[in-house]
Amino acid sequence: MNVHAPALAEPHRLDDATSAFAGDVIGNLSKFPKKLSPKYFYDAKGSELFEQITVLPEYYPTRTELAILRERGGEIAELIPQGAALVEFGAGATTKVRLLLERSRFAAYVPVDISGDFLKTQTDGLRRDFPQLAVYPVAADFTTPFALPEAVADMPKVGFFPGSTLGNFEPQEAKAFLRGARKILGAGAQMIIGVDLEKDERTLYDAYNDAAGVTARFNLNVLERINRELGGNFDLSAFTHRAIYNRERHRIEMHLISKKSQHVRFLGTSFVFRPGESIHTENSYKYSIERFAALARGSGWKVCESWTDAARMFSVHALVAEG
Ligand code: AVI
Repeated sequence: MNVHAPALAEPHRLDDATSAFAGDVIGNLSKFPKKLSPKYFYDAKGSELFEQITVLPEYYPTRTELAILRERGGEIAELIPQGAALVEFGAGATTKVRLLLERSRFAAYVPVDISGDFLKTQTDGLRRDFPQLAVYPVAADFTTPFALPEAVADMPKVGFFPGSTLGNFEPQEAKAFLRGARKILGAGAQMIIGVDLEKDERTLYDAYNDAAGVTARFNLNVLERINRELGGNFDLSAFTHRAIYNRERHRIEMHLISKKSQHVRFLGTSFVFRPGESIHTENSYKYSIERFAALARGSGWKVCESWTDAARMFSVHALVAEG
């Protein structure tokens, strides 16, 4: 076997998460066209690079969503019943959730994330700054069914899914996620969700092709992760970042393009790349207000309010569970 990480000399020693990663990566790189799931971007280095992306001048979504939440926080608070439990799908920087917690009187906050480390950092700071708030972290993959803590069973529920993370799901996955969230949060629940909007191609292109090259490093990090965790021998300088807007499918596509004919090996498997061949690493779907409302309607939710910035770059919606 031709692996160059000594820790991987005995492949049966891979832990469950790494084995699942290995299986998925080997399966998807053996297909044509090759692809990798965007969920693998977010190891420690990838999460740090993503935080850098959020403050890039070209990457408008984060600052625009924050501005909407700041400006419309009062209106959002009016919709939320007192003593509700706020359930955030995914954990990361707490800037956005703090804007909701400051304006509305939530009794409890339930961050749900697969990464225990993120949950710990997020939870410690919020407990310190919101001493009245009960915080119940749940370590789970929020795209699959999970149980809410017993302590929030009798509270009204409000879901929170900011950042247009929904855009990284395929339309069918987005529907499944919204349906699942409706089931987990229960009858009468509400949801506050951030969704990026379709706009001119230049703005979209620049947001995923920043001049400083941070998005390129974020994209390439997934190959570095394969090298680190699976003992791969990807030569990062032999791949280039490409992000394009596919208007027909309303999505930014990120790819890693092989600059030459090459072979890459890990875990005893060899992969052939032709010059110009792509690994499709991410889709970031952009919605219109109407297309998002239709998606929500088809997934057990009704849009009760939608807010955008003046330039209609980004949208935040308040949904109510139907039925
Ligand atoms: C997390 N997600 C909403 C980001 C996006 O815009 O699709 C991930 C990202 N990919 C490249 N830049 C940012």
